[in-house]
Amino acid sequence: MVSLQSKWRYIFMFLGIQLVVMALLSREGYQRRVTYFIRIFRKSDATGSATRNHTAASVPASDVYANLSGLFKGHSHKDDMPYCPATSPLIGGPIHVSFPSGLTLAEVQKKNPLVLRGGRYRPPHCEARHRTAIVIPHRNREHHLKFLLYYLHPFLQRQQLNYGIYVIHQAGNYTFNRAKLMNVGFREAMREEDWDCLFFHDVDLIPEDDRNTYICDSNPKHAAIAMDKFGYKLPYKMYFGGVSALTPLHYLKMNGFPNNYWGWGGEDDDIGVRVSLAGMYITRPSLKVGRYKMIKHTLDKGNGVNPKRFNMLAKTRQTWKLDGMNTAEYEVISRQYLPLYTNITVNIGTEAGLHPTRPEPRPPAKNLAGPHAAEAPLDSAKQEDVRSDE
Ligand code: BGN
Repeated sequence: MVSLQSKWRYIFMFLGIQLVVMALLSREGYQRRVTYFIRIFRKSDATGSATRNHTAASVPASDVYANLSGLFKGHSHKDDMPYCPATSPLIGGPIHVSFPSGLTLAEVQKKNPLVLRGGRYRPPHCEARHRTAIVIPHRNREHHLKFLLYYLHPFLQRQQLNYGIYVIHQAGNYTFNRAKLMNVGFREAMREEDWDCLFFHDVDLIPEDDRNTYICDSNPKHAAIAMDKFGYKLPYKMYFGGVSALTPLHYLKMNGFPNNYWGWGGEDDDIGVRVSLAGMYITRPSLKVGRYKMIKHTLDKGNGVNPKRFNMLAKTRQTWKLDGMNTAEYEVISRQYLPLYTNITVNIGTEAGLHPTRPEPRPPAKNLAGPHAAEAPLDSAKQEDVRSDE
């Protein structure tokens, strides 16, 4: 039996020891040693998770602007320059992507001094081997666009491309139509330059590895194969959404994209089906490099889920030649050559047509895509709205 006295003695001893330990821990030297050990534990854990994150990458992610500063000195694009090397020496692999608050377009512009009006760029020291147009369907996503431009400009410069960025802005509040905006982008970009490849790019997807080259393959390419929101895997085998790349020939061969998918869903699957109906197949980069981070957001207003998509998809085989680039009707409202991109604002009408309230539709005019498509009512050159800043 432990007596009451000795019980108290034990309690005092225990409290005493605790006091001594606390006093020791609070001494600066001790604290430093404790933090040191904690850091060692954290470090091995962090390296573990970094390796897990980069099993794909095997190289640590770098700042997308890291190796571009050398380009800015003494640049002048001459006509008799040699071709750029087949593989750009500026390519660095995985890119660190984060979305800092407070970023402004003016800062993006400052970080990209070689980008010309309208979002155009050519490598300063060599002749690019590839001319790539980026087409971005857009409405009310200025916040996302800013981040995309922040990452995309240096990403494309690292790849030594001759490139241009086109933002196709749907005017009005009618339901969003991503695929039709791409048709507009195709025609309006090709009107300006003989691009040999077009990248159709969602505004909220940021590429995470610059080995994912923005050049075309011999068949249509699906570039956004590994998105973070799908666990860096393809969500299903036929998925063709997010970012895809087609040459003008591919595009016309499959009659472009459908014009009649209003709202979210299905249009990318239709496009994927068109690829095979036109006798082509989908190519993809490896899961290691086709990685994208999606900027988180809720479903937009004006882009509700399209309930007709299942029926429409079931009929693509019958409809692809009747609806597409050859029937894309739209009116360009303005064309602005902004410092970081060309902004094309367009009226694409509604399901009821371009001017649903007008009794007499205008006769269609001749254009690049075929006899049925209507020309923009105002000549794009005449309505050029040149702004030097936003
Ligand atoms: C699919 C959508 C795609 C979308 C992906 C990823 C449809 C059609 C169903 C027959 N397809 O389900 O449009 O890009 O999910 O979110 O809804």
